Amino acid sequence: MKHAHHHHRERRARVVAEMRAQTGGGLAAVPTAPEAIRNADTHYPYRPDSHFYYLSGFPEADAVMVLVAGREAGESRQVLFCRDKSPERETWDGFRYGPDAAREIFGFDEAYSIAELAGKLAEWSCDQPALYTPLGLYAGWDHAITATLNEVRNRVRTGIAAPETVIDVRSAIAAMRLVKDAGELGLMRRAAEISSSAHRRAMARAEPNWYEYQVEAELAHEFLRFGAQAVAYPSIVASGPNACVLHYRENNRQMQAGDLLLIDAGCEFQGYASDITRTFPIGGAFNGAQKAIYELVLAAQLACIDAVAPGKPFHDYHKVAERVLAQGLIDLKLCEGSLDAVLESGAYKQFYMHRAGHWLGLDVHDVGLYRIDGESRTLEPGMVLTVEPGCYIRPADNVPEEFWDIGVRIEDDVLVTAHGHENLTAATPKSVAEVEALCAR
Ligand SMILES: [Mn+2]
Repeated sequence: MKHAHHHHRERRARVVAEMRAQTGGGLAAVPTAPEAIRNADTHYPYRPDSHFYYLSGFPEADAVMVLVAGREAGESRQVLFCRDKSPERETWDGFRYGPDAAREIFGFDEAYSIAELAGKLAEWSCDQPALYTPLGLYAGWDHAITATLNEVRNRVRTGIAAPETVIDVRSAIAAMRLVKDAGELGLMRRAAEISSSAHRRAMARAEPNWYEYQVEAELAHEFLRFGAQAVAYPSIVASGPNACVLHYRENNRQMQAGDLLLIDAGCEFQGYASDITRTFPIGGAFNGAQKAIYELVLAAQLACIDAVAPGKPFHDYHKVAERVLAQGLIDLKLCEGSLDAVLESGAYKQFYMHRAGHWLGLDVHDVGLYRIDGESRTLEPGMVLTVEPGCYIRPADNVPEEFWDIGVRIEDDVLVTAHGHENLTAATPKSVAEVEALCAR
């Protein structure tokens, strides 16, 4: 157990090195997320802040991580503030590590009661060149930081200087989080496997006359029985016309034979997200118009995945999605004109209006810049992104009625590898033959 969190220790050391490089030292303070009340005295299920969790692995609320970066490599300290042990509170609410066990297990140099935070933060901020912390995360933290700075400024007559600079520590952490290490990829593979299994179960079980929420229950069943503690985001179970609502949430429509069902759902496993979308026919077979749109989106998605490789700009695969979809819409007579003209005018955006994907990690829309100085980010091994083109056809005068209310999106989670890519969610059926075979069961 003692060394189970060595990778968290190494990540904290990297932040310290970054602080030393930027400002010759300083103090970093990273709080976890506050608990949130759902109603009356009931809380939402607790989820730690992703940055805090990435650097600590510590799961409890009321905790703050502090890094003191001296000028020399040997002068830094990694400190955790957390709740005290409390036999009474633990009887009611469950286990707490307490500072002593937390220090040992999570690999900190020192740990203190959270009650000591304000005093120690002010003491340690004296004469530091910079304070690295997230501002605007939540009001209570902003207030704590302001109070700390004022406390130090009040001591100025004793010859002490307050930090001149407050730097948002999230940029440094986000840059690290964008490239996943082996431990993270192990968790992301597991999250992907569980979600893939949930989509297969939904495909095999959904049937005419079911309500969308019954399919949502099948997904939840599979997530929970494999130990995924939460959904990475609320599951979208969108049948018929609802598939054209990008962030549909109601999940309460009764499905009819012949509807398409679009499911965008993924579990969170030990903090890491997965994000899969599949679209399949209720009753077992695509009709002609549905199949034409489905095959088009699938062709776009396969071409996009092929465009994921180290050294390529992030935005390349979005351009691939636009080209393949625009040409397909021209071929189906849903757009008019040449490919260049349709791309130029943006006429295809009537049917495809979102980006082709996003970073994936602890957050479903994970941190990390997409552009640096206006230029698209170059893909590197260890980055994970989603590939999710779609096509959504609402009733309109310029669209033949057979295409109305068809909404299709196909989404996989793709790892950039040294030589290309690996589809982490490849076990989720997506060819017409595979999908129809599973639905018809
Ligand atoms: Mn997504």
